[in-house]
Amino acid sequence: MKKGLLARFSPSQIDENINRSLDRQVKLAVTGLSRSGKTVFITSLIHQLLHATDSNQLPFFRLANSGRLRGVKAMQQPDLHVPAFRYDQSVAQLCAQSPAWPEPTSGISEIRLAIRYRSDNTFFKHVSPISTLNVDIIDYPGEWLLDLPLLELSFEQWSQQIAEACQREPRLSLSAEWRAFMEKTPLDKPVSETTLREASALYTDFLFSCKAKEHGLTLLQPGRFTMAGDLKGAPLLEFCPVLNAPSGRYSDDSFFAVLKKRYESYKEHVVKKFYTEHFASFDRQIVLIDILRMFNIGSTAFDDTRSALNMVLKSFEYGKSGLFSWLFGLKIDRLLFAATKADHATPDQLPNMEKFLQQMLAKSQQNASFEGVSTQTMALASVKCTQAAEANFQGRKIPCIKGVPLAAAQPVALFPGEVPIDIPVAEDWTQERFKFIEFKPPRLANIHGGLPHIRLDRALEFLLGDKF
Ligand SMILES: Nc1nc2c(ncn2[C@@H]2O[C@H](COP(=O)(O)OP(=O)(O)OP(=O)(O)O)[C@@H](O)[C@H]2O)c(=O)[nH]1
Ligand SMILES: [Mg+2]
Repeated sequence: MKKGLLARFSPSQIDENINRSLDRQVKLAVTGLSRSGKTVFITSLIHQLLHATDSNQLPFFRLANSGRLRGVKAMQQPDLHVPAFRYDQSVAQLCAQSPAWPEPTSGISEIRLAIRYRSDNTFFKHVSPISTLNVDIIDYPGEWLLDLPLLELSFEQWSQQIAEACQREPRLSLSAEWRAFMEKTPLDKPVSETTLREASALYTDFLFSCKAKEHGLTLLQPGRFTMAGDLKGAPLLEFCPVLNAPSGRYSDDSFFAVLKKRYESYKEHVVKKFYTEHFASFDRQIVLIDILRMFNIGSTAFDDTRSALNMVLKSFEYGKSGLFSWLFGLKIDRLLFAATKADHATPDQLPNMEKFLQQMLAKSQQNASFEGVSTQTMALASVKCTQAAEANFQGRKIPCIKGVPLAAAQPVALFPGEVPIDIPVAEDWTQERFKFIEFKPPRLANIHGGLPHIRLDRALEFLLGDKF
């Protein structure tokens, strides 16, 4: 090596390069639709790892179980332009005297963990007996993946899809104000900034009303309109689809032409940028899915969420279609689909949750495996808030769960319903069959013992186990 070459680098840069060349770095991405449990999952995972050497909460995570884990530290993240994942805030809320769930988040964030361990790999054992794996955990909204199909669609084709969806309830009623505005505004005439802003604000309001709890719709495009992240208020988000493309000529400054141009720039500067700047660098991915919430909200919302999810999963079928050839070279080689909040169901329902999820994803999962990505499905709870119990019902013992509901002060015992194995048909919703409710986080006796969970250790083993 030339004299003085090392002097040009700081020790941390040199470590970073050594770790990179020894494959001691992994990017673990966590996604899922809004409220699926991303923030809680990451917080619990970090809390488990930070306390893993003093607790025995991770029996299925071999590194912890084998005694080779030396310690875990939260470090400064490498990508300083990406907002930091606020572990400090969310863990403080979860471990408080009166524990509370962390606040909703709306964009991408990142945190780095350095995991120090005794290597049992014959090569590394001799190079360095204690190794470090840097794990960058990235939280990003699954809604952003709903934008991938836009790349294949012209503005006219996308508009037609939205206009058709708005002919059916509940979108028909919810879109009334936006549609009325679009019908009275000529598309072929020059347009002012005020009109553009008003049209896009009405369209965005429509998307937010679809998303509201009582409707529970999730197939909402463009994805950034409800999950803006750092683009909140940016002109890039000021456009909307049209109900009918103009039949005659239109000038370059007409309403239609401007909307079309903004749609194209959204695709180029927002959608493609996310895939090339972030998605392309992920090594491991977990997709969180709140299937129990899907059962609660009724058949229209269920079908909508199922379609949204399958659209989300298209991003992992890369390589299959030449259309997205620029997605080739993606690195993800392990993909975990996890049904979250398994503590909302009785423990005997865990296998059903897993079977249901497998059934729902059958097609997408096959495609992902086909492309050389190792996939797995599992049901888990990042923070277990309920205890298993039994109740007497008509002389029979039935399993139930006990926990403190979100809106109550005292614990209740309840039977929330069975998780079906098959995709339910519309009639299945008529008899109030599903009542999966939300619970308060548990009050911890020992905050250094790791948060109680269900199968988080198995998720960790699948996502990172081979790296140690
Ligand atoms: N019982 C239980 N509830 C959970 C668990 N994980 C998440 N929740 C509930 O789900 C809600 C949403 O969790 P978050 O982690 O904030 O979800 P998110 O995907 O980050 O949501 P956004 O930031 O809004 O996209 C929480 O406020 C809890 O009510 C879990 O493991 N068990
Ligand atoms: Mg969040």
